[in-house]
Amino acid sequence: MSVSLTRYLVEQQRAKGLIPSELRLLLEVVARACKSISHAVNKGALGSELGDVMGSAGSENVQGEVQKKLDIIANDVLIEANEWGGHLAAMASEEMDSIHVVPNRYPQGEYLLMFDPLDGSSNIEVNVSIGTIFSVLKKVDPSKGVSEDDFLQPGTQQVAAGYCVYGPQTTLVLTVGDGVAMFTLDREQGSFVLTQENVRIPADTKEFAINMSNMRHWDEPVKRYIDECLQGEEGPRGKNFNMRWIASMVADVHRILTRGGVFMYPWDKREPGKAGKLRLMYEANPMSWLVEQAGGAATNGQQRILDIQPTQLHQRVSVVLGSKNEVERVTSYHAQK
Ligand code: AHM
Ligand code: MG
Repeated sequence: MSVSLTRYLVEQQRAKGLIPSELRLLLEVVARACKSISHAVNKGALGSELGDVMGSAGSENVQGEVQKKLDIIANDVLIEANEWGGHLAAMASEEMDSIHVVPNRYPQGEYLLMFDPLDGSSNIEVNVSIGTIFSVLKKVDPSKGVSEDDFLQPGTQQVAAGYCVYGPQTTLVLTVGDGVAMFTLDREQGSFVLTQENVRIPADTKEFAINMSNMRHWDEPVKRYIDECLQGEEGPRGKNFNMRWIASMVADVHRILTRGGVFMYPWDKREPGKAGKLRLMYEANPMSWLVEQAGGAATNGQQRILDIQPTQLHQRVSVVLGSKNEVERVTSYHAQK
């Protein structure tokens, strides 16, 4: 018999006490929101009850990126679905400058939810996989009101993390600190069904993912690593490497969780003051925890991503994640620099 997300969460709660009922409710609401987003994504140019979903919204987010209509729709769906349930104190998103505190008309809970409502939005128009990434923290001091400072906790403090990829299938991938499980959306039933448990990333790989067009801007250790991969059997690695780059982190990470590989979005020399492209709190942290929970590793080249103490909600970070031995190799090249 198939196991639904609800049943999986109830069993985790019962057997391992890992999921308090408030957190279970929160995760179910996030999953429900992902179902609505999936529906809007599937409708594409046909439009859905959420409105016209294609094209630019004509606005910019806090990082100066043009917002697509679907970025804003996905953000609104997640906020509306989550604010009334009583399990959250506040939310933060790639698409909002500052935190969204649960309004007074609803009870306030102790959890904090962060998300990138629609990751890989440059792929919306071209019908390539995109997704939602989320991370859940707990308020440090439940007796105090909530502020942005409550969110500034290292990734090690996450109590749940995951993503939902909208591709040929819609798949929700989740960790609550006890391994990684995948749930595929059964559209007829309208429910997420457990399709893989104990996801494991092989320690070795012959596949890397990086945007090669940035090569001339890379720092030496990244250049060295990719150079050695490209030399194939004749080079120091003694094997041929394959390359993939989807430009949707959710889809690239999903491939790595499925068959291994290494994903990199490193800091590069164009932006001396910045730390990379991807955002720590709602992109790198949840993905890093998932990857570690599946036996992989995730660093910024120097240190474990989950150990980084954030100082800003929207801070960026250099990312190297995936098969453990490759991530360790890239990290050691940085140390030798
Ligand atoms: P987004 O959150 O604005 O969509 O940007 C993040 C995305 C990642 O999903 C992906 O890995 C990266 O940006 C692709 O960047 P590039 O277009 O530079 O290759
Ligand atoms: Mg993103």
